[in-house]
Amino acid sequence: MEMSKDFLWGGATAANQYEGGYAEGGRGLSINDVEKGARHGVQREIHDSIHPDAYYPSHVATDFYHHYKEDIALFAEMGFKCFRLSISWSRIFPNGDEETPNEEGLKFYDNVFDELAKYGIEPLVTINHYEMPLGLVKNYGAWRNRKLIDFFLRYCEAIFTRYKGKVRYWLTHNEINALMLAARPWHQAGIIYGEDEDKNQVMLNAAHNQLVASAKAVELGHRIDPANKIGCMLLYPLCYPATCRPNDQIMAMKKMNQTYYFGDVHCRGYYSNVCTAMWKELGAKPDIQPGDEEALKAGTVDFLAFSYYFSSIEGEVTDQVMGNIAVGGKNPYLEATAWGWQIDPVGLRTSLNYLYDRYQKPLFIVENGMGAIDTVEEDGSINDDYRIDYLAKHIRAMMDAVELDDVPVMGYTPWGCIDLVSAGTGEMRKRYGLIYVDKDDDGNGTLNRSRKKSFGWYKNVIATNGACLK
Ligand code: BGP
Repeated sequence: MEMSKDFLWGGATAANQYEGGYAEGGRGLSINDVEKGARHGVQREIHDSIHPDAYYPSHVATDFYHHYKEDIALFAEMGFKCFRLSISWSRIFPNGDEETPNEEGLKFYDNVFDELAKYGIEPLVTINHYEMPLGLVKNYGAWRNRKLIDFFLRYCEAIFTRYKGKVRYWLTHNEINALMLAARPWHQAGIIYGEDEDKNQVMLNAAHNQLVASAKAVELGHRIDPANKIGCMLLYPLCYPATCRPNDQIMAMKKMNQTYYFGDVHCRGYYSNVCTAMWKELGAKPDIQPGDEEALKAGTVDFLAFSYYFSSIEGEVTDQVMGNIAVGGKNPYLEATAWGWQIDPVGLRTSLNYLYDRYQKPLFIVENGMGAIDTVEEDGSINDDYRIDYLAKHIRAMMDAVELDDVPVMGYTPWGCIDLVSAGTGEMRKRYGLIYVDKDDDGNGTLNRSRKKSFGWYKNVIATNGACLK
């Protein structure tokens, strides 16, 4: 197999980290708008409302809201075929439970999609990327509550109908498995577990409600426009056994099952043995209502999208390292980024093979990249050779999976193609972009955009359909 001429090269962002304009155009507050940024080792903090003295990085983020024309022109200059963005749910339904959508919010994305169309760039839209209207948390308890399924579908119906013909590629929930991988119940599902709550029970119900919502959204999206291609999105935390001790294999397998729990339902349409075994282990079972099983079966996804940043090991592990969602074992054969995420390009080839073998669905790499501190030289240049090296190795590994292993991959959209706020820490100094944005951790800066060295490099990768890396 060769890299297809239609391969969707591009870049990825999310509204909660990029869009800003948090109080404009009739938008309501979302869960990110009350989450402070971390500072140099200090954890992020979640408030129940906006505190006048606190700094919340999502409010302006890197201001796509006011810079979308300029940014899209830069993406077009790089030759993007595809741009992944998310819709801010609270821009469309400010509190989440309104009967009708906010016209000004819908109009904003009309403008964005029209601008992308000018350059022939396909939008890839995440419907729910680590955000929801804060009203749904306060008044309904977020995804704990089954009512969220209906609110989500009302939101889906509004955007599927409005953007029919403008958007063909959709993702339902970003990194749904982050809920089980533990560190982000707030980001992923708007949940902070109560002291007296059975956490496993709440987590499985919040997962189930989202899985049913996703399946029904797939069915609805196909009904509204049969041309829609609707995928799921998993974080793929590849895990190796630490040694050839057979029990290490079992431990690595169990770690991966926290991801397959979600992939199996999204792609196969039912709770597999991996899922039922998980219920036994957790001592809880989701509240499955009549009709849910049929809905899951009818709404399997068209493709599987995933993020890939790092790998880890399980079993006889000596040291732990960070990943974006959970800690894992340190692999002595791998280097790590400044944030401790282990760099493993070969693991991307392995991941593509595992996922295709298991699900037989086209794959889409919708996030990959390295967070790093960039230095602006006196002449304004930013020589991010480390980023070029990281991306080049991962793209080559992806091409091996396509060309040598015959795995169908639809596209590649590296994360944070333009600098944006980090989800994990809320920092700006942890940058992923090929385009630099002048802004610091305290919110100071002109928001001016400039091209990093990686900008010209990626442009050439796209122009040659990856051949320049061979
Ligand atoms: C993924 C999220 C993204 C993005 C990325 C990088 O888990 O889907 O939203 O933030 O990780 O993580 P971070 O921003 O913490 O470096």
